[in-house]
Amino acid sequence: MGVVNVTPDSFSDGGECFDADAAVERGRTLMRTGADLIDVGGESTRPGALRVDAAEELRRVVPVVARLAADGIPVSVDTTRAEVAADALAAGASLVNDVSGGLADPEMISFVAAAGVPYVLMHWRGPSVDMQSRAVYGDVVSDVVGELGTRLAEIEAAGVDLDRVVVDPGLGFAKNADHNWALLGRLQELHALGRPILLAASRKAFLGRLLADADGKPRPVGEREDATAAVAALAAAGGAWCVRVHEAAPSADAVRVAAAWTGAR
Ligand code: PMM
Repeated sequence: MGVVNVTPDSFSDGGECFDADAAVERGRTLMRTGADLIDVGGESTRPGALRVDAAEELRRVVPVVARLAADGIPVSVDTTRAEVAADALAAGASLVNDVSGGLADPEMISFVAAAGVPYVLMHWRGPSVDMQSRAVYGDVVSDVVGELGTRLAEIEAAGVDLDRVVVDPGLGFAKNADHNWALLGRLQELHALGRPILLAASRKAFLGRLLADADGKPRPVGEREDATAAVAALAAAGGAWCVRVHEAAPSADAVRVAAAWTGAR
């Protein structure tokens, strides 16, 4: 899954694709270089980010979705709002990627149930503005698996067909670096949920911290690509269904290496 953030302020690429033409071009390039689908978002979810209003999110997302879909490109919409999901689907998107797991907008789950659309359910404990204060766990892996399991039961009760649901532990969302590494290192435990798994580690701060220089200064965002590809290889070898990344080529190669590696067992 290649990322196109139509935002002025996302943590890794804020501003690069704020213009619709640049966003569409970025999506096409990601497809040419190995992505299988493009995730279009109009609202930054970086720690501390404030919300944009729905009208602005629609203005950013819908034209880009429409143009990519018109090219025949599979598109997902990265939104927590039912209204944005609905307009994006009408414009040609075929998957809803909701970092709030349906908790930010009370209309989202009933919309997804009625639309019968594939849905990424991410582990979420609250809005980005203060989510890191909620990074408190007993055992992070058991807690995340338990909370995702509860959400799966709740959305099934609300009419969502779980056969269409992908789960995501939400790396960096109410999680510190140790929490992210535990979730990756114990990826097998997420398979207990019985659903395909999406992982979005690309360029995130915990990779920068891992690769910090001798003075402890984190590796800059633009220099975390090799580490992102390493995560992609390990994720794919561990049975993840999808990795969400900002550069397609390195992770597409990594996934192919993992497929050959595990296929030869
Ligand atoms: N992370 C970001 C945005 N969307 N979607 C899913 N499913 N999982 C994630 O971890 C996730 C996401 C973070 O922001 P970015 O778009 O700047 O990478």
